[in-house]
Amino acid sequence: MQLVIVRHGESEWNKENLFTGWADVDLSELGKDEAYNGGRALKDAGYDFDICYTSYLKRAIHTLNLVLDALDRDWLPVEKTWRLNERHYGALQGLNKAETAEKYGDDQVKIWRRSYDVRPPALEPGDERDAHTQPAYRDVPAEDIPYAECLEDTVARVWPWFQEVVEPQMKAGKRVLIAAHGNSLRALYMKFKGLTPAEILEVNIPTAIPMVLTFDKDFNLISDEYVGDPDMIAAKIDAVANQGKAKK
Ligand code: DG2
Repeated sequence: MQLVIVRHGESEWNKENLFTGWADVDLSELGKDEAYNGGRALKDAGYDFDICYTSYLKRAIHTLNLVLDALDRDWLPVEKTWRLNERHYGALQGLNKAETAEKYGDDQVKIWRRSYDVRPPALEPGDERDAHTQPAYRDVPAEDIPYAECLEDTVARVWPWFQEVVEPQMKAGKRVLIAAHGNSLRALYMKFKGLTPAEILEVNIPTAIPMVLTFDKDFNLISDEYVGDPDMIAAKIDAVANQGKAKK
């Protein structure tokens, strides 16, 4: 069984190095190119799909559309779910990552970005960034909509969904493509690989590089590999890791 996951291309806020979370910002021009190229890489490597999933956030939705365009598979069924949304970054949403590191230190920002069980500071209810009043979430139970999440919270909403919705599709032979976000994909990757909180801390997901995961019939992960040039992928992973460091 095979699954492909892809983080969206560079967003306007990735470009400005702002904490994004549930803020619904679009792809940058570079991000659009990255997304289309990610689709081309899949096409060139011979991948095809039966069903796709993405979040409620336009940077992931538009990435999926561009990947499908590159694959000439625009017609494929797509299901959107808030459960694939990015980890909610709470009151950090909209702040610059490097400036936040200058103020609070690189170590604190690394904890907010990468720790498994430490939440960033929460939004106040009624904050204009609060998703409770946004139409996209009107059918989501209010108690499920976060004010801030750590990775553990994101795992708790994305993993049961994956097991309930995606696993049966894969077991039925469907080829699945998921376009989502740095941290909602880290949440899935942690479960696929059985990583510890200390191990997931060092995992960074590059923009718009498809990752192919292969499972055996008992749903044990056999292999996971990015599709693309290894040097380019390593440079992109490094760039993500460094986004939360203060400028020297
Ligand atoms: C980024 C991830 O999410 O940021 O919310 O700022 O994948 O939707 O661009 P994405 C954000 P880091 O956790 O890597 O800082």
